[in-house]
Amino acid sequence: MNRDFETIIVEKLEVGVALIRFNRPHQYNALNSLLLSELAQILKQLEEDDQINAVVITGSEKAFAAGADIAEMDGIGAEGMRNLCDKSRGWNAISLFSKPVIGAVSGLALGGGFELALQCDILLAAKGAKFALPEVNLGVIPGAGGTQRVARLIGKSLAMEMVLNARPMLAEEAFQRGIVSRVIIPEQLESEAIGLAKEIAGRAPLAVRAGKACVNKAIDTTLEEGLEFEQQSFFPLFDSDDAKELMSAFLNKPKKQT
Ligand code: CO8
Repeated sequence: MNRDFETIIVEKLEVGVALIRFNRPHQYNALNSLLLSELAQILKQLEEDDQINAVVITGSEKAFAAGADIAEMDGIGAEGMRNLCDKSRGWNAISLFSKPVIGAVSGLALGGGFELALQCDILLAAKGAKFALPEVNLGVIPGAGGTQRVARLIGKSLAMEMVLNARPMLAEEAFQRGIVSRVIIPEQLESEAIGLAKEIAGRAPLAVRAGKACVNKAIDTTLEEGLEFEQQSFFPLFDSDDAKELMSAFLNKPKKQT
């Protein structure tokens, strides 16, 4: 357990997994600038930590995060908000992280909380989890990628309902629409997320990173550019020790008796 932080709890688990837990329980894990700075700081450390190959990000049972801290934004104006976001750096730290990130959402993922969840590579939700972009209720819009990522995931009409009218979405619907890949009972959310992270952390790291980069590329570019990117990522892997060892092990495995 790392005690260097005030608003997040960090645990490095065996076999290459780090768990980051948002920890502002009274405020439903509202994302203030301290939490966002701490998130950026720990992700930078984990990026450089050779022992860590995957990360799980979670909140509490009642909230992943209830969005940006409204008390910090109230009355600060456009320039003030720009400065606040620049200073805290955490709003895009997950999307810039090169290792796999699994988001485990229980309870509320609202506004900026949903936007951070959308930056995770794989998203798991507890039954009853609720996703929404309620910024319009405050006279603003999502600003950490929410409008772009949601529209790409669920299409224009539904994205418009979420952004223009704060339409909420429960875990089961988020699963049907491809926002989350599993819906799990709340008591098992964390162990399932950690289990998945451990499995991925145990795989060939260069292949995992290349796969992550390629799938992300698919979302933000044309098919032609994406295919080119995949080719550039694919061939170098054949020089890796992992590829050589894993292919050779496959070919040399004991023959099945027929
Ligand atoms: N910010 C600050 N404080 C919050 C927030 C928040 N987002 N959410 C909850 N809190 C605080 C409340 O103020 C309250 O504190 P206190 O007891 O000291 O008054 C405490 O948490 C408990 O909240 P409630 O009393 O309201 O509890 P309820 O159970 O009635 O309701 C809710 C819980 C549903 C979470 C409700 O508090 C709520 O709707 N919160 C606001 C949700 C919201 O609007 N989120 C969007 C914020 S805007 C945003 O995220 C923009 C992102 C921009 C990204 C920019 C990138 C560049």
